[in-house]
Amino acid sequence: MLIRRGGDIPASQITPESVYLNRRAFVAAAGGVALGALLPPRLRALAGPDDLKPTPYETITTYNNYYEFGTSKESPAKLAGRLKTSPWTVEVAGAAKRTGRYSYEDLVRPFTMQVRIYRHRCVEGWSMVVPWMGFSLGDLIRRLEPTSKAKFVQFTTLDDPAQMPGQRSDILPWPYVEGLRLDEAMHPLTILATGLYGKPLPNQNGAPLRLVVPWKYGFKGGKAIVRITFMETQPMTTWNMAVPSEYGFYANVNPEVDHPRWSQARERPVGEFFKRDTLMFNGYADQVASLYTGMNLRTNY
Ligand SMILES: Nc1nc2c(c(=O)[nH]1)N[C@H]1C(S)=C(S)[C@@H](COP(=O)(O)O)O[C@H]1N2
Ligand SMILES: [Mo]
Repeated sequence: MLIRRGGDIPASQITPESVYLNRRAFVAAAGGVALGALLPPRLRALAGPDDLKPTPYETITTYNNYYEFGTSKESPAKLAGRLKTSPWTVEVAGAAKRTGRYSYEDLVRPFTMQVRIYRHRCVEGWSMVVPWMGFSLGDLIRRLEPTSKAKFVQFTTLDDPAQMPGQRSDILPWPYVEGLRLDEAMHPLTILATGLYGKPLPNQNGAPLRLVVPWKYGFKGGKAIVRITFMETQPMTTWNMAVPSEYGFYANVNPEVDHPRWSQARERPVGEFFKRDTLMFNGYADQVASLYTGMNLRTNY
């Protein structure tokens, strides 16, 4: 299956959906040999560590947090289907040379879509492994040419109560906004996702464009992004505004810093019975810990 959305995606970069769907069968047939070993070398590199077994598509797309479509895990899959994601415009604003309004297609056209299989952990204590499709946010940022004043990036998501029934209640301040330090945004692990399992992103997972920062709690991954703003000062973020004592700007996955109302030491993979230990920076410490050298991660939560 070939996806051609938002520009030319070389066929070699697309991992066939069947590879994922048949993963269990692959593993069984090979007598427990990990999927990666069965893939051609260039896809093996994209598949990442062998212990990352993707959560089933059905689970990833029916157990969601997306308060614009209700607060239950089931409601986004039921209510987001009719969101109009095309045409879609993303505004680039603030401290950058190439500000302006871009169509979704123009924004993503320069980039080669890649498969990134990432751990995904919600601050509530559940986790998944998601085979995202997307591109490096850092590559986009370089093309937008932030000025020397840019120290942070804010992501603003769609504000449209006519299409988003959850926005007719004030359960959160709307629109949902998120932010990163510029160096976090430029980190090679940070992506803008446009798909999962080799298919366009389902609406409930944030179509057409959502942020994915795998070492942070899931709430940093704003869905349905309509504006990217380069800022000199730290932007406000939705959960920090809503409950500042519980949710901070950084939101790095950290098993040693508990949420005020529950432990963050363990997590339950959705669909599994047993909990497992949560890893520092969600398992990406070797790649991201240096971003926080000298910072107190207890006060910068
Ligand atoms: N616009 C928007 N983005 C959002 C949210 C939301 O309510 N609105 N929820 C966040 C939370 S709390 C999580 S855990 C992830 C869930 O992503 P998923 O449903 O694709 O697993 O989306 C994040 N992005
Ligand atoms: Mo979350």
